[in-house]
Amino acid sequence: MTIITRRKLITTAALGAGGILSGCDRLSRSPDFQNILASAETANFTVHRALGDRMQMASEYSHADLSPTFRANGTRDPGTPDYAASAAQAFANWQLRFTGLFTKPQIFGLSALQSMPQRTQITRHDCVEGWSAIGQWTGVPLKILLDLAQLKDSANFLVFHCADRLGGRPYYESIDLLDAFHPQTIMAHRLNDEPLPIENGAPLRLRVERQLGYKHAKYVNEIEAVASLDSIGEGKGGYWQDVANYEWYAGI
Ligand SMILES: Nc1nc2c(c(=O)[nH]1)N[C@H]1C(S)=C(S)[C@@H](COP(=O)(O)O)O[C@H]1N2
Ligand SMILES: [Mo]
Repeated sequence: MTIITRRKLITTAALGAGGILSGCDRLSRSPDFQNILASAETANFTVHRALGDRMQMASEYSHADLSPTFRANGTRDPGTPDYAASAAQAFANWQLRFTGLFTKPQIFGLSALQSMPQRTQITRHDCVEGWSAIGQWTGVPLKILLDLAQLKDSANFLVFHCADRLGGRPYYESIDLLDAFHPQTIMAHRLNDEPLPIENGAPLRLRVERQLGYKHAKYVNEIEAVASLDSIGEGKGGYWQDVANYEWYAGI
């Protein structure tokens, strides 16, 4: 398991792979920053390269590559009264709450998210159950939302809480801060130029394109910043990690 903590993230920035963090002034104001810069100079090339790889972009495809249908997996409809009521009004009342270790916890409605800068990407989704599909996703880069909510220094992970339950347990997933600030990490509300279908996670799902399918949380209504994953669910960082020992880090 590879866990990238804030310290390693800062080191990555110091090594030059952290262009994604431009605008994150808090890092350069940190009293530790100069020390970490100094120690980064002694970091070996292998480490540099491994962290650099984490920042690479996932392949993007063209319209001609789109799968005829993007199949659904796992929950196809959360099926709760609250969810059904929200769906009946095109999710106009949906809220995405930022909780936990943020300086400025935020709540965004769907229309607020839709009026922010958007990113569209055509990527391949790989499910461990042995299928792949290419789809076009549109949504808000997570970095934009994190810049508004402002992570505290103690935050190491983001936990994505979902509106559905599988086998009686809430579905959830988590990522580290390298994936959180990756340019292709978006909160998607459109698939193939249409509003996100219910079976694919309406109205909001995570796309974290360097990771396998189960990390891409659907029906997201809360993003919680935490220092450690120990007290979330059974402590392994996600639904499938807890119930079936899937790897927390599912990089591709
Ligand atoms: N909330 C939630 N997110 C989820 C799941 C789920 O059951 N519930 N299934 C995961 C799995 S295993 C995969 S492969 C993808 C499937 O996304 P899709 O339904 O759009 O194909 O969502 C992931 N995210
Ligand atoms: Mo999956």
